[in-house]
Amino acid sequence: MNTLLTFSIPLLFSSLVWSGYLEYDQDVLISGDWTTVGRVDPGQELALTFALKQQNVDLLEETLRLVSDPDSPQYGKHLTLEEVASLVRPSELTQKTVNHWLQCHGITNCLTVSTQDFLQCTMTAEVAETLLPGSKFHRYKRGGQSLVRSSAPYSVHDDVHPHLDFVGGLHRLPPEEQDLSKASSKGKRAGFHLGVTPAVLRARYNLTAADVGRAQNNSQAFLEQYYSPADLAEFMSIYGRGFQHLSQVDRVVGTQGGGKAGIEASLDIEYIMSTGANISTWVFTNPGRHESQEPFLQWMVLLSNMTDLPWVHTISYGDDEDSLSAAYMMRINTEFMKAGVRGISMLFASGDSGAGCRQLGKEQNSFRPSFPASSPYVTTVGGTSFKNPFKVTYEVTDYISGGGFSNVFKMPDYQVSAVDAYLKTVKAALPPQSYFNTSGRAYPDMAALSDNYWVVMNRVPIPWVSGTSASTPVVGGMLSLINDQRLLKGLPTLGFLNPRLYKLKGQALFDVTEGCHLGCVDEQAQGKGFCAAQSWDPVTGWGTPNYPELLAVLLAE
Ligand SMILES: *[C@@H]1O[C@H](CO)[C@@H](O)[C@H](O)[C@H]1NC(C)=O
Ligand SMILES: *[C@@H]1O[C@H](CO)[C@@H](O)[C@H](O)[C@H]1NC(C)=O
Ligand SMILES: *[C@@H]1O[C@H](CO)[C@@H](O)[C@H](O)[C@H]1NC(C)=O
Ligand SMILES: *[C@@H]1O[C@H](CO)[C@@H](O)[C@H](O)[C@H]1NC(C)=O
Ligand SMILES: CC(=O)N[C@H]1CO[C@H](CO)[C@@H](O)[C@@H]1O
Repeated sequence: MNTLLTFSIPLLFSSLVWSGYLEYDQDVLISGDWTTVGRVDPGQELALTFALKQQNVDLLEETLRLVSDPDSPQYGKHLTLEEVASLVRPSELTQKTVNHWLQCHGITNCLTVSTQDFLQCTMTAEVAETLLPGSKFHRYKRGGQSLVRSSAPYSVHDDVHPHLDFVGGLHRLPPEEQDLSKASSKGKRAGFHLGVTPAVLRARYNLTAADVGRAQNNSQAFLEQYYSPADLAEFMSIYGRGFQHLSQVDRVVGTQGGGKAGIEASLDIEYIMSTGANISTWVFTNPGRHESQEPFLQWMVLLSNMTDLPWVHTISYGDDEDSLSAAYMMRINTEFMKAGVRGISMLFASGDSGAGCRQLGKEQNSFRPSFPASSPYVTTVGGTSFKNPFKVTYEVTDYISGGGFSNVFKMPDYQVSAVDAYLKTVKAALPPQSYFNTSGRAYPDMAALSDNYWVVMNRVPIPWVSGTSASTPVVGGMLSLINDQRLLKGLPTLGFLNPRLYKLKGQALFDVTEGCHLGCVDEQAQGKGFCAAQSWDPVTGWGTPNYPELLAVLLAE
């Protein structure tokens, strides 16, 4: 990214050349443990995703505000996919220009979506490199995984530049397998700890045996590479006593990859089906079939092509904001708006690195926000621990809980007063001002337990599993239960929750007021990010759900 910036700055003055790059600020370094195994064969087939410029994005944003604000007469008047399509569909000119450009390069093998704002085309690497000057496709490997990405930034012809947001399949990588076990850093006392199980969660959040799904057409979903049906069944046979639940996934969208289920997938499914008990559950699994596809993007594209979708989606994917192009984040944010206006709730894990830390220069650091957690149009979930790890007690901050302020998205209206109040109350105890950007979208929005879960993997119960990828499905399942009750009453689903959540001002949630999360380990910040406080805070949001009260307040029209 640095090398790219140093050479693009002079080009600022030459808009002609500058305009060729759609994602001049995208990190193109293939980092981590990926190793290159060389250039791909020119005849290698690639699948690239073209994000066409949409129309009426402002109107879409305004519509989302109206259908999500409980004080608006339009609250809950969600749009169908067809209605979303007629709003955002790219102009004739955009469609013609892009199609013409592709056809001129002999690219005819393209699929579109209902909203016509994405095109997925297959072509050879040789054609792709001519179409997108600058791109150089290599194959990379990590463990058993293999993918194709470009080692250099791509550009597009000036004629199509105004008609595209970005091209997918060149740069972004699937997230690294997270280390969800932090037992060593906390000191394992095997045999003595309580450990989080469905029974513990249901006790803490006051879910009774009667709090299970009943509605006919309710469903929930998550996105993972693969999951193990046998582990889910085993988990439910061990931990599923005392409440009606399902032990099987109803629908798998995409093709499950080979190999073993990761701990992440086991966690997601086992816990969304424990709080969102007896609710039909779908898995969107690694829909990328080509080595050149970005799985997260693939899932987003799919949502624009399916009329019939689960009402709640929980996702643990996240990347550093500073590694992604603004164009990509803006467009994905619009995709979240498209889901929100349809009445779909998107829940993202806030991340497991606290405030994060980014080295800006010698002895100069700042916090490191993560996307999509930082999107104003998703509900972001942080993490907590029990005050006393041996009992169901009140909750305190889990020090890993991701949180902070976006450097990309400005603070949405719905949270301004909550965040202002926090900044004023804790003023003296805030980290140094240069570490964060108080004009940005602040997250998380709420939280749940994220520490010491029991998970069944490869048929064996494993303790000490931790992370916000545990708390997110737990909250997701509870929102699904509330949707269920709303559907039974003939009410619309909750959809994009934040405007309504912030209006509750913490009502029906257990406020988390103790503890701080991780930040930069340097002299100024001293390892500390933000600290929890009364009402909203950028560590645990408004707090954790007290289910019966939350149900009562969210069941009102
Ligand atoms: C979207 O759905 C239509 C109709 O089912 C299908 O023809 C098309 O190929 C799909 N698009 C993508 C990108 O998969
Ligand atoms: C819910 O749980 C809390 C703490 O576990 C408890 O104090 C409260 O009485 C419970 N019931 C309701 C309806 O809030
Ligand atoms: C579970 O859900 C089904 C509908 O999907 C419903 O018929 C059944 O009564 C539910 N079970 C309980 C215990 O409510
Ligand atoms: C702070 O956030 C705003 C968006 O709210 C952004 O425009 C600005 O560039 C950010 N500043 C820094 C230093 O990143
Ligand atoms: C989202 C969802 O669960 N949709 C289901 C609604 O009911 C019809 C008919 O039973 C199913 O086909 C859908 O999958």
